[in-house]
Amino acid sequence: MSRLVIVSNRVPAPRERGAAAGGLAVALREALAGREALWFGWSGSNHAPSYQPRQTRAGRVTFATIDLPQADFVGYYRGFSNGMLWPLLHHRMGLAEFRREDLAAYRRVNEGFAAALLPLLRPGDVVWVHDYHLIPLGAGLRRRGFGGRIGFFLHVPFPPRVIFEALPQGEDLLADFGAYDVLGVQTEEDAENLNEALARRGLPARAASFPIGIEPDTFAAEARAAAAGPDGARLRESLGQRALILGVDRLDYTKGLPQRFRGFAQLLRRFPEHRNRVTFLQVAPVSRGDVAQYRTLRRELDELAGRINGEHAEFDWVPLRYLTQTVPRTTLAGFQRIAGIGLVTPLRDGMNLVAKEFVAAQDPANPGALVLSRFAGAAQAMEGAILVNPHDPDEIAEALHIALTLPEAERRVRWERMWQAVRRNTAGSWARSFIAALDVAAARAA
Ligand code: GDG
Repeated sequence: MSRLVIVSNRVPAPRERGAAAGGLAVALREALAGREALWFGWSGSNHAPSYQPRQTRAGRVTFATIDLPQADFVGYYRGFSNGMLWPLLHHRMGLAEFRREDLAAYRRVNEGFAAALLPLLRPGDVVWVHDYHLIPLGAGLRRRGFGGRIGFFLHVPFPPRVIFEALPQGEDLLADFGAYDVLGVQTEEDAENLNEALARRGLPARAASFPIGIEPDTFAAEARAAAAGPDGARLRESLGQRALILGVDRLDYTKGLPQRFRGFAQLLRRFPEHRNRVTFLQVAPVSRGDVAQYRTLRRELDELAGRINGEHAEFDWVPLRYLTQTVPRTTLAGFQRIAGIGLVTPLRDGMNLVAKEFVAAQDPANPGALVLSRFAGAAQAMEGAILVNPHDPDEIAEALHIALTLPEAERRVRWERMWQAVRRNTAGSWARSFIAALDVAAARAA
């Protein structure tokens, strides 16, 4: 079996690689298991800036990391990746800020990645590049003579062509996609959008959808254990007889949090029978706090949460609990099991793993209901969820009311359909099918 080379902006630190890991480390766990692999990327630090990789080994996986120079990092990561590409790809041009020096830093870092990675590559290696930070990496490797297979997976949406075309020098990025043998995106719609943009430039339109998932059985077991643990007991005790509505999102403007808070307030206004009978817990760990748009959002949410509680609280009941700290992964899994309602309303989301985690965490005998944005990639396959337009707080309120009043038998039917969907596309099947596509690409080229 050929060696698998994973490249991502951030390589998980040693403590993030084990059982407590989240994100890509979890998604790739199965793909990496038992396979010779190299994982290359940024260490997460800028202390000893050098494009000379440091290598450590854990089992059959070698981790090779570089510390980016602060000046490059700021333009590449905070500037072009998160200040320009992130909003653009989520259809939010109004929040994007383009600076030529950021684009230059983005290209410099991608060149630095390519130059640092090339000497580590062996003939026969299969390279899998992740996400919008690294679109030009494949082309950089090709220019340096790497002839092996390279695939690219975009974790976030790809917008319609007319939106993408607003990106200055966007044609160069499209041309960069041309270096990859396999181009993966989350949904059919993303694939159509990217293919249309590529075809207009006369580039091979080979994007296809590979919906990412979770490890449902592992997550279900974690949730079951954690719900019975001390934090689960504390949460349940604090709720009393009230139903729990749960939201879990990085504090990000794509997640629709202000609209969601307003939707909850509308529920209390328009359906007063739920007053003092529900508690909404929103876990929203601060993310990208060094980007201005995120600080603005945080202020808005602080104010909204205060206002909603001020207006609706009673002396023995605080309707909205809002946490900006990170909660440990297993604790969170337990909370998801205790929740009667999962509230997942991003304005735009590549997939949204929280929706899948909520489903996996439920007690099959008495499962909760999921209120889900129709603009999350997860909505494509999630029959059984109550779908909403996340821009409309009233629609969110109505969906919450439906969810809170669903008979148990219907909750079970809906949950069963969602559970089947979550088990169909898992983290493991996602990684396997992407790697299989890379193998086929090689056979075609040979
Ligand atoms: C990107 C795309 C795509 C959240 N708060 C805490 C915590 N989390 C965990 C969740 C979940 C993960 O973080 C978030 O994943 P999502 O998929 O929901 O969203 P993004 O971070 O935006 O991820 C997305 C994904 O990439 C994968 O391709 O689905 O569309 O935007 O696992 O549970 N984990 C812990 N504490 C928290 O407070 N431990």
